Amino acid sequence: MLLIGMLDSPYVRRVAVSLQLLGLPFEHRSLSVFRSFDEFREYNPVVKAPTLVCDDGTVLMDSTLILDYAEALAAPRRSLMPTAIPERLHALRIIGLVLAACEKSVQLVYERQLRPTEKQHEPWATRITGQLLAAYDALESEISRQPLAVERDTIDQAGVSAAVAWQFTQQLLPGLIPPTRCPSLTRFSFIAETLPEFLAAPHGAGVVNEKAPEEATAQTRH
Ligand SMILES: N[C@@H](CCC(=O)N[C@@H](CS)C(=O)NCC(=O)O)C(=O)O
Repeated sequence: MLLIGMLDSPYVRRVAVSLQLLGLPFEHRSLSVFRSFDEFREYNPVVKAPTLVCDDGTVLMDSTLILDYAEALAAPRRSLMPTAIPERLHALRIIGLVLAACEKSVQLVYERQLRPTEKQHEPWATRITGQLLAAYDALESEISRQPLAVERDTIDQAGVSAAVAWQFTQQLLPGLIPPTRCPSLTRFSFIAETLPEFLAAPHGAGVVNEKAPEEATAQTRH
């Protein structure tokens, strides 16, 4: 399987972390939907990140659908979705809030970075900022009421996605949501980011499991 898209996208990153936790091997190409538009289009003419090229050549897009496929591949060995109804309901509630927070963060970044200043529409920016804050406030309230598992063997899709989303919004929209506004989420994300699967897919322009320069040099000496 080939995962295409940059790890500065929360959608790409939640797939990259999840595939590892599910024990599914994959290659990763860190292509930008903007700077590498033409190259990206060769894999997927729709140019959406993440794109997954499956082993039979089928091209999937949309992180939730890719994760649905990944869950089917990993079953019954491993799953990131709880099966019991109350836990499943809680996970779906969290994931819904996370995806809304990601969508509103991306919209705000596009509004601020892609649109020329004179064409920015402040009522729209105000609206999506309010929605973004509402999503994170609700997420914080859910997580403080019912903490998410954050061990390597117990973290679920809600946890992976919540941690990835928080990191993304903090990196791309610094200062918009102070950590003191979402202390439980901040603590949870801090611990999740220390798990090997998160460290192997850090937010940014890198490739999953990229060797640190000194590690790569050390290996070529052997
Ligand atoms: N609902 C989609 C959202 C994916 C998405 O919007 N990805 C962005 C990158 S963060 C993208 O492809 N942007 C380029 C575009 O929409 O043209 C998912 O869960 O994968």
